[in-house]
Amino acid sequence: MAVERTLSIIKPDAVAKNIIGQIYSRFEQAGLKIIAARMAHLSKREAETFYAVHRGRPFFNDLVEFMISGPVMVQVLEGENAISKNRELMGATDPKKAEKGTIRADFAESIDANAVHGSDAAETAAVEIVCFFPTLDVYSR
Ligand code: RTP
Ligand code: MG
Repeated sequence: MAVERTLSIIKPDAVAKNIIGQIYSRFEQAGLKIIAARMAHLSKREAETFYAVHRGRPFFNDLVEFMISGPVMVQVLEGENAISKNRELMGATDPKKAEKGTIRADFAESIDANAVHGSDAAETAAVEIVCFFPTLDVYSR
């Protein structure tokens, strides 16, 4: 098994609900280490750049507007199979379809306000980590 890094974002709905700690506990309990973290309130340009792969999709504007609606908590998670492990913890994009016990099933309201983001592959993880932590001020241990 490979030790990987992945980018996680706690989205504005979950930050507003004051559940950053509860979500962090799930990462920790699954053996994922938080090796970098910062809070940010994204500009429209930053949100559009981050989700550029979805530009042109019908949900793109709503997604960008939602992501800039309040502060987000951004972290790098490290651990064995961190990318897929985090995606498992998150659950399906639509919380109605997410498995019980996943972050989205337990905390998310809708497909738009779905609590968390997680990188979906090694290539996107690398790009997304640099996007938020360009100097890689991480504390692997
Ligand atoms: P994320 O990138 O935020 O981790 O979510 P994801 O991989 O599970 O889903 P993705 O396909 O990358 O879509 C990004 C975000 O766009 C919104 N979305 N809405 N209405 C729709 O059909 C639809 N599809 C996607 C979701 O908020 C999703 O998290
Ligand atoms: Mg995605």
